[in-house]
Amino acid sequence: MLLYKDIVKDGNEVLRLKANDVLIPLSNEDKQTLKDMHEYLANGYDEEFVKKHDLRPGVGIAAPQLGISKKMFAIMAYDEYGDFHDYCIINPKIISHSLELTYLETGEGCLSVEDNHRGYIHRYKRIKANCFLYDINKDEITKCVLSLKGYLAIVFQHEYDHLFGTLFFDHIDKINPFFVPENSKPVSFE
Ligand code: K3U
Ligand code: NI
Repeated sequence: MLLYKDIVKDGNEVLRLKANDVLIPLSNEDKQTLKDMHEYLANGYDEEFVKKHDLRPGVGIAAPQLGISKKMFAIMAYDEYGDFHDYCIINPKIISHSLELTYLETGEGCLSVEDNHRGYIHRYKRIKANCFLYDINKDEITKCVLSLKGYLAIVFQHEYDHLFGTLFFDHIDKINPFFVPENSKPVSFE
C-alpha cells in the first residue's frame, strides 16, 4: 500500500520529465499503478487511516509522483456543487479550452512539494480532453472526451502538468504572486 513517504518529492528529476504514453490495452503493471493511485486517494478520505499512517490527503495524484514516468493519473474530488468525481485517466490530451480562467483563492498544494509556495495559479475555466478511463471495479477501459469546468478543471490541469514536468509553483507570477488577470475569476465553493 502506498503511503506519503513513497511519494516522490520536489528535487527528484522524474518530476521534471515529459511522461511517456501508456500502451493500450493496459499491462497488469499499469493497472496496478492506477489501483495504487486510486487507493492512496481513497485512503485520504478515511480519517482513521490518515491519522494512523500520517497520510497527506490529496484530490489527485499522477504516476510521475510514484517515480513512474507514464501518462496516467487519478482524481477523487468533490466539486464546488458537492458532486463527487472519481477518475483513473490514461493518455489525456487537452483538445480545447475556454478563454476564461479560474483559480483557487487558497492557492494550490502538491503531495510532491513540501515548501509553501503562496500565490494564484490561473488555469482554464473549462477544458475538453481526449483520454482513456479505467474502471478498476469492472477492469474495463473506455475511450472518451471529458468536459470539465471549475474546480475539477483545475485539478485535471494540475495533474496534467505533472505529465509534462511542470509543478504548480512554476505558474505563480514571480513579481506579483497574487495578480489576477481581467479574464480570471475564483472558484466559488459558497
Ligand atoms: O488539495 C488538496 C486537498 C486535500 C484534501 C482535501 C481537499 C484538497 C491537497 S493537494 C492535492 O490534492 C494535489 C495532489 C497532487 F499534487 F499530488 F497532485 C492536487 C491538487 C491540489 C490543488 C489544486 C489542484 C490539484
Ligand atoms: Ni501535484
